[in-house]
Amino acid sequence: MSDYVKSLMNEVKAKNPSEPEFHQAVEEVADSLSLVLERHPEYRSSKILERVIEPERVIMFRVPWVDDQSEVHVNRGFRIEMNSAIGPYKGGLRFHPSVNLGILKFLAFEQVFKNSLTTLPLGGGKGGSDFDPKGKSDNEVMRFCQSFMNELFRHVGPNTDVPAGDIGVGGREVGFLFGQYKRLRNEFTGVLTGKGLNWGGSLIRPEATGYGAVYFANEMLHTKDDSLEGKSCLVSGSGNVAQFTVEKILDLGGKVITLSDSGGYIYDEKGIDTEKLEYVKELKNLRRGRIKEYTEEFKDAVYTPLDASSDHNPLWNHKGDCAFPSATQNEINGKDAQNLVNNGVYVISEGANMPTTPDGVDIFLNNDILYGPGKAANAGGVAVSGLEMVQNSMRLPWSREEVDNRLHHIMKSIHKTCVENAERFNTPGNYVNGANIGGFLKVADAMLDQGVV
Ligand code: NDP
Ligand code: 2IT
Repeated sequence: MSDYVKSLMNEVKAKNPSEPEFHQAVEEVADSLSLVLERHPEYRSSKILERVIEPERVIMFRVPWVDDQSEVHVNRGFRIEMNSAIGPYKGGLRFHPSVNLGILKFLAFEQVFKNSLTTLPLGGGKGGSDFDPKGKSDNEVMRFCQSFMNELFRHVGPNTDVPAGDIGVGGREVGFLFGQYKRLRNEFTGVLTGKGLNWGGSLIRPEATGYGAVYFANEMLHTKDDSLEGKSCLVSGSGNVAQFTVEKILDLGGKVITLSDSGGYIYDEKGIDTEKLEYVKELKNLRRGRIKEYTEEFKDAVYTPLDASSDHNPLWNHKGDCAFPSATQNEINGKDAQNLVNNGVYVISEGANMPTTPDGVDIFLNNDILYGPGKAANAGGVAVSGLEMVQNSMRLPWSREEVDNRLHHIMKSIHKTCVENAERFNTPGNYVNGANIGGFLKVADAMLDQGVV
């Protein structure tokens, strides 16, 4: 670590205590950027990195709501408006009990570079609440979303800040949030993405993150004249990203043997085929059930509950070729990374945001495997959100084929940006440096152009 990064990190930790995920995300980017800052003293003298790590604005608010038994609850709502150098703030909302300021700041920080990589004019933001949608009725979720929007509406808008989904926020929640925004503003605009298909949503947006992560893996494989055809894949999570990751892997001739949720994981040696995937979609999206139930329907599969006290996650200890972590941050630690490498896995494409701990990342990089970090590999979701904004502005929807082609093209372009920047800064094959540098340069140059703001 350079002296500059060391002193920057000391400052970040002193100024942002109790935000370990934010420190982790900043340190990884700063490490990659030390290569750039040596060649570009103008970024250092203009304090670009120091400005990029400070959110332009943080909004924190009370979200009171009443449950079906008439009991009053109070949650905390947030929106982090991180950087608007290249476009309006853009990024998802996460509803999960673990949500706090540090987690949303790490996600907003990652989003700035990810959005820059998409080639679209999107700034970076993130928001959410410590509200837990699990076990809540549709009416409770609606009342929560309405209360959340009662404050958020004054901070967002189609040219200001455009939220979307993330963990715990899917089509149902975006619908309730949009309805309340429209009522408060008396305006039908593209203020959120991930909307329903018959009221402004884009085809392929639900599929985009998972499809994109698989397109990215395939691009990495192409650099070795290889492809996903016939590959055995480990997937974690069973929500939006995981489901469409499985769908695209199957489409490209691969096999998927695992899925998980926060309770545990299933291992299906025979492979999760299209019919089994349809079962998972119905289980998770309509019945809102647990992945454990998969083994009641498909008896050959084995369920293993998650043991939080264990030093590793057994999901990552199966033989395979590719891994698609698609649940949450830090779900692959150093031991898991070593297990993956020992089991022959040589492609990692991160559907989740920052799913690998720093020691895990080092193991991937030291073993020269094809490692696509989240801010590159999962950028397909926000990219199609950007395309939804374009369609909303034109008031004209594109076909499924048109959006999918554009998504595919964007993922190829992100891959190329990563490869080229890794080479330019003498770390060929290092997609971490490639993504961090490629994402940073566009934002940094825009900030230089716009003065000290
Ligand atoms: P969903 O809420 O649809 O699904 C999340 C999945 O991850 C569920 O299976 C959930 O299990 C599991 N999970 C969540 N938290 C934990 C945890 N602490 N430990 C173990 N499992 C957990 O969210 P998404 O699929 O949208 O998001 C998954 C990841 O992808 C996140 O990291 C998100 O930031 C990232 N991402 C999402 C994008 C999108 O467009 N939606 C875009 C880019 C990245 P359970 O049901 O038990 O909670
Ligand atoms: O992490 C992410 O990129 C998302 N949750 C999607 C953000 C978006 O605005 O579509």
